[in-house]
Amino acid sequence: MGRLVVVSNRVALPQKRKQAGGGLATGILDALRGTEGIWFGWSGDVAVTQPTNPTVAQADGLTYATVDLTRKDHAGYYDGFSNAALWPLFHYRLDLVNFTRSDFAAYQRVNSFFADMLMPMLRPDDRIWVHDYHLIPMAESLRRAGAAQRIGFFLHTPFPPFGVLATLPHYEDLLRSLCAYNLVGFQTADDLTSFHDAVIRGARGAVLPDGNVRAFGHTLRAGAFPIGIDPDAIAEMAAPALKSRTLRRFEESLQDRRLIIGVDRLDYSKGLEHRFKAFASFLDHYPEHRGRIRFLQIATATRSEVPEYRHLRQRLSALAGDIAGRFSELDWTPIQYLNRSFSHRSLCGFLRISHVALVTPLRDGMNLVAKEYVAAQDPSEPGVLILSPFAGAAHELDGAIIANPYDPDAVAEALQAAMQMPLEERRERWQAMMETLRRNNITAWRENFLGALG
Ligand code: ADQ
Repeated sequence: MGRLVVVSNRVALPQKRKQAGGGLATGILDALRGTEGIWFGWSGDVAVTQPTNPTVAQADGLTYATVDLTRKDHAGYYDGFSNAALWPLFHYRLDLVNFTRSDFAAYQRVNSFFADMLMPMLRPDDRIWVHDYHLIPMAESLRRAGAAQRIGFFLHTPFPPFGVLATLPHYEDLLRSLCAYNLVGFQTADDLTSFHDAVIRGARGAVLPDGNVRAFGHTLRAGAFPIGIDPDAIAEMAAPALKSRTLRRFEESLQDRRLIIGVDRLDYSKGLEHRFKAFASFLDHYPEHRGRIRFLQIATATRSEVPEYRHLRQRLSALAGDIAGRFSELDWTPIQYLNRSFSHRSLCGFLRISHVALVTPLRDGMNLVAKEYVAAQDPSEPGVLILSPFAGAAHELDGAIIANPYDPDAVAEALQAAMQMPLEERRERWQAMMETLRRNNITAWRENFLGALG
């Protein structure tokens, strides 16, 4: 079998792996290792002039090939079209979409540039797997440069309903780009249905009786491939993490109070403002928990070049301050709000000691934190997952308490139910979810996708 070539905006370079540490990087690395593959993408650096060749490094039997971007290209392609237009659009936030023709041109330009840089490295029997919304035009650009290999695309975010997609100027170009792949993969059946609908209504294409899609003169496969984690690896990491100094210090500070946890990138799609309001409603409606619980919200700042992210950060700090000011006692603070990141190991430790996890995005492709929380639990004393129905993970994790994040009082009720849930029920729910996680793990995701790519 030929090599696997992975293309993604960011590449988890060996020297930077700690930061990229999550399950996805590991899953991609495992897939690449078996095939002496290449991982290609942006270096993470901005340069004065556009490079003429990728920087190539060999490690662990793999080739890492990365390219710098000019400041102008980075601003238009990454901060602009990818994160200020596509990201909000794909998360149903039309109010936040900021489209400009020059950003869209930069997006197309960078995709062509990546294709030109990758092209000389390809062999005829390679298979190419492109990841995420930054790189939708990659297959088209590669085809234009002469690539005949099989090319698959996986979208990590949701794919919006056609009415939402159609508000984007040039949405037909995106559909045409998607149809240039041999295989397009989505997180859930809902996303796949939205894609089918867009092909029919937006591209006058068709879904054929065998499930393949026909549009723009191409026939391609499209499917749902819900991304998984390695639950046993998480479980193995979580238990010993409790012995670390960080975790021991933190547990001491808790003084037997029950912990409610949220772990997210600081992003408006994660529903953090709604979550903070739900927590305040919980303290209002169920005052018996005051002094007995603590809410730890870890929210790592990302994309701070995009103004909306800076504004969100200010609003969240103010909300956390309001809650602390309103409910704190001399010897108790209800909320601990941190804008820093932790090692994956420490994170798994925090998840393990939490009685409840609040995973309440307004919209999320999958949400790996929901899955990691379940996997990190102590089987004899598992905690409770409160999950938004608008996370892809809700399609699989039916042992969670499902709560609508747009209704703060409903989330407060879910918190109360979690606090009162008997151990027996917690174990049953956890067991069911853990079985699903083991069955649909990261290896199954990768093998299903690559099997369908052929
Ligand atoms: P994200 O939006 O980044 O991913 P998520 O699926 O939750 O969201 O993955 C985040 C990962 O980063 C998890 O592995 C988590 O443990 C880790 N992480 C989060 N905060 C951290 C912190 N403070 N310190 C260290 N690690 C932290 C996108 C899509 C999702 C989709 C994934 C995978 O938006 O919907 O599930 O890709 O496809």
